[in-house]
Amino acid sequence: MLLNQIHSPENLKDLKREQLISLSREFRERIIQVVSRNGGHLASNLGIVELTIALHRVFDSSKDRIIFDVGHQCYVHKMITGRMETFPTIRTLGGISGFPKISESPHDAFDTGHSSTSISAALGLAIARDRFSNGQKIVAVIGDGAMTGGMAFEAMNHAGHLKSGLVVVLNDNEMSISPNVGAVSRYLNKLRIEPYFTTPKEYLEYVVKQIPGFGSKLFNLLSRIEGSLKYLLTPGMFFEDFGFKYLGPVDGYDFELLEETLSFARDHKSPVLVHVLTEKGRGYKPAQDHLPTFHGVGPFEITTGEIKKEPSPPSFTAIFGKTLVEMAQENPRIVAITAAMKEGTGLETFAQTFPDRFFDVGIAEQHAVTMAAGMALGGLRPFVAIYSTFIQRAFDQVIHDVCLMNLPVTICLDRGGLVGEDGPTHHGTFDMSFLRMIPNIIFMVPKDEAELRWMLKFSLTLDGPVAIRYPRGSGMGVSLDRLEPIIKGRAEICREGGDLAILAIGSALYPAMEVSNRFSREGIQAMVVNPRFVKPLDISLLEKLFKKRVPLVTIEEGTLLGGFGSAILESASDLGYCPQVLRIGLSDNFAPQGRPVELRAMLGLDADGIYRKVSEWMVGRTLKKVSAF
Ligand SMILES: Cc1ncc(C[n+]2csc(CCOP(=O)(O)OP(=O)(O)O)c2C)c(N)n1
Repeated sequence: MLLNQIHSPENLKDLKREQLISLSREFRERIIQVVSRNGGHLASNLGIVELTIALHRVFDSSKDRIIFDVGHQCYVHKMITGRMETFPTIRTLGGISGFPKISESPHDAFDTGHSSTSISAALGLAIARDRFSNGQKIVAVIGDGAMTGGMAFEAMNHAGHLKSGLVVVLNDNEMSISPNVGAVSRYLNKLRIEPYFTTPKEYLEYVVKQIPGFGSKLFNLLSRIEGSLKYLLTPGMFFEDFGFKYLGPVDGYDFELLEETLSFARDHKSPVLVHVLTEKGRGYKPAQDHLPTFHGVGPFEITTGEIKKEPSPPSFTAIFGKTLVEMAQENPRIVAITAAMKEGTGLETFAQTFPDRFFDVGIAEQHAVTMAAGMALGGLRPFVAIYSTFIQRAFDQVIHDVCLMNLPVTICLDRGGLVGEDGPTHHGTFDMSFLRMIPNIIFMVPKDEAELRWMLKFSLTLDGPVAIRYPRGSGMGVSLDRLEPIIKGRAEICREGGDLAILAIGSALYPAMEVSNRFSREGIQAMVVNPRFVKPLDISLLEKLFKKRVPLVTIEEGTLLGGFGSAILESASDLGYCPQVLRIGLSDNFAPQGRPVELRAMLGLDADGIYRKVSEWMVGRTLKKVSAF
């Protein structure tokens, strides 16, 4: 097996073409094997095998810097750069990351996970390289999906201006997670398929002049309309106008051509864009047949491609999607927006049912939020579904474009809390801290999927910005018809008890109930409160608890810094109380990767961990009996 001989990029250098082809096959087999067990980004990695090998034959990643945009396509790079043995641990607790990590290897140039950062980072490195004259070559490998993110263009705009030598490799597989959208995608398509775009100028001149009678005149006329002719005759003119030399399109499976083009780009002194055509899921039919499913996939059966899944209640995401369709059937003003995550956010049925009320904006969270603001101003009722981690991109847009004008936009924050194997770049653990401080916003967190339904419907009754945060994964399996009237700023008391009060937000509520039952068996009666609102808080309930000096425990699957527990402390201080409060949540660290159940156990956020922390905290603390209300 050739794979066993690859310990560093050096081992690639002497391989012959036939060997490279065999090696590529072995890489694919290894990726399929490991991802079928651990889950991961299968389709993107299968598509980029040859390109990654070529990059490592042309550049020296121990010295040069290769930045993988989003980073989900770095598996072959990891195996080539000394992580062949640890590759089977990818995405597991304590294992190697599914994304590049500078702490993991000197060959990883930049930590990525969020899209469209690579060209900015590359430009920064290029500026530093120029200052220190260290001879590094800088490469950004970016997908056509990531290219729809505004940051990529901000960086190209600046890079073309500075003229620093850097190579952008555009890995064009025509797909984001689902088919790519918009003008950038259409333009790349043109470069792929319309011959006149890629035909050399000399050949075009020849063809035009062949037109009987007026061919020569036509060519002269076209030549005078300089701008338009340039656009016709120069392939990749769009990128050339940005100040990049455009090379391509190059077949991403032709080693010779790839290496030739990359070598030319490497030695060019100013910015170059190499347009490489690849195919997502290459070599594995089940992935090619179901690309969005196999973009980021859980464990699956290799022979059939069947996803291995324990029977479980519908996910929060599915309930969100279903509820929004129902609501949209009744309310024609409702529109849904996603930033390239139609499947991930559960909007497929909505998109099919209401194609003219569904908007996939590409990887452009900032634009998604500001566009929603415009829609709301124009009388529509936008629901913007974005993963918690990606709304970080649109922080200012939420403040400046939505909340400042108090516009009725509902921001649906999927994947709030720990997301698992994708790790620190993807955990949605900061949202409560950075959204609750914004004036006008109403921020709700449901304890289960039934409550999510009611919160979505309730948001329609509010005439201002709303955020609703719900976790990754299956719901609690509760009945969806349970009618629970939601009142703005009113918490729900789920269990009475006078010895202590546990305020558990969102997914923390069910473990809190379990803990309370355990305490009850020990003679300690713990009230359990489902706060429902991060903002506004249920001040009247809180004041009662503060007055009675009930020890308080707050639980949240989010950072403790400025989070839900902090909000409780602030309200106590504002009301002039100084209660005993134990805040349980995430400390001031980036949470690692692992299965959610492992992470919760490790971080003390499951019922056992909460029970342990509360018990320890109560030792030596006199539990003053107070009557329930
Ligand atoms: C800011 C941000 N929004 C959304 C995502 C989710 N996401 C991960 S990969 C991806 C598609 C990337 O497509 P492309 O760049 O073409 O890479 P490919 O997987 O096709 O190789 C998306 C939308 C993200 N990582 N970052």
